[in-house]
Amino acid sequence: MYNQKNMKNNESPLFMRRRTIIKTLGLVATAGITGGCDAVGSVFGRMFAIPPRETTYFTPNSKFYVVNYADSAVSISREVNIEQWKVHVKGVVNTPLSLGWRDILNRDSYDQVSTLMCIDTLPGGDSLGTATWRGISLKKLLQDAGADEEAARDVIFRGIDGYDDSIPFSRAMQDDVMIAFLMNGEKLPKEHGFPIRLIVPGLYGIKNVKWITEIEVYPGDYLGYWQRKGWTDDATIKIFSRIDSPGHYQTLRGPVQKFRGIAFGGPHSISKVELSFDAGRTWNECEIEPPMSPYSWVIWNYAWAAPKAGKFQTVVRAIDTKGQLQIAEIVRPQPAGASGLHTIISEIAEL
Ligand SMILES: Nc1nc2c(c(=O)[nH]1)N[C@H]1C(S)=C(S)[C@@H](COP(=O)(O)O)O[C@H]1N2
Ligand SMILES: [Mo]
Repeated sequence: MYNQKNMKNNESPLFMRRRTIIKTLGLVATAGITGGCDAVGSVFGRMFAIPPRETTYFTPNSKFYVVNYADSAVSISREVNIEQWKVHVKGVVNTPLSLGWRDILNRDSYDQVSTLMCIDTLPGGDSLGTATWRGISLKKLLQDAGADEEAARDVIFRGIDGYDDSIPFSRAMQDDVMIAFLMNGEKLPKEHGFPIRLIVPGLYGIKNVKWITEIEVYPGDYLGYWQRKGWTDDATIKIFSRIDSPGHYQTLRGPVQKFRGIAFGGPHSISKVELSFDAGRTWNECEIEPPMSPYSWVIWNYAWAAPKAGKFQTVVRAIDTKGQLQIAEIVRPQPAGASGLHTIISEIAEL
């Protein structure tokens, strides 16, 4: 596990799911953090095999990760009576609004493909997914409420489960910020925030508040649930990349091996993905498939002809469209998101 000594009550946005992570990643992260981390800051060390993962453009709703601060969140959300449900827009606005489900559906809506990623995702981790979200524009809603642009500093979102977080007013007024009600063409599933949730591309999951009942335009700098526990208020997603296949310690045979995975740049798209088979000494440029949107992960591929049989320390890294290189240094998720390069052992049994 990550060194949680400094964490209050082991609290983190993914704490409820730690067991799942241990199961899927094993000790992958541990070795890097407690010692044995090598020059490129790779994350590896698990002695058991990890099977390959499937790489897809979209994550089906049934396989999409779920993170809630409270156990009770989903059960609370089940009690939403959609006929009585309302979302209130208030704070420093000229015209406070109360919208019901039909009012939401009657507004102009649009589709946007974007990747949602938990701040507690470890290098090579699984707590991210890509969906087509349909929703209404937050900007238009705030304009209709007559938000006071002079006074406004933050916009706070409160969920029915008591969760809250905020984004800067200037961010809230950008066109890509959406109040979503459909996920991959289905009504937002209960565990993902029915009836509405926030989608802010490029910011970690903590900011993407589910089960919203209140939107408050706020004249100060507001600290939400995780910020009050010491986590980042900025929450900009760090560059992430992952090797999905082959798996770690999967036995490989044949002259050419096909490597495949994802890379995600958060607020910026990915321009380059590189693979190393020698622990980061030399790098090979992968082919990138065109992304579904500027806000979604990209899929990368590389066909490798191994020089000989043996074990190869395979590392992936990505570069975004701003030319920023993924951070190799191993940093734990608290307080501003993890960094470190996903590393696996590629075991070529025979060529
Ligand atoms: N109301 C509410 N919204 C929330 C949370 C929560 O606990 N309650 N968790 C946040 C966190 S930490 C993440 S990573 C995302 C996860 O969204 P998902 O469960 O739809 O994948 O929701 C965010 N929004
Ligand atoms: Mo999260």
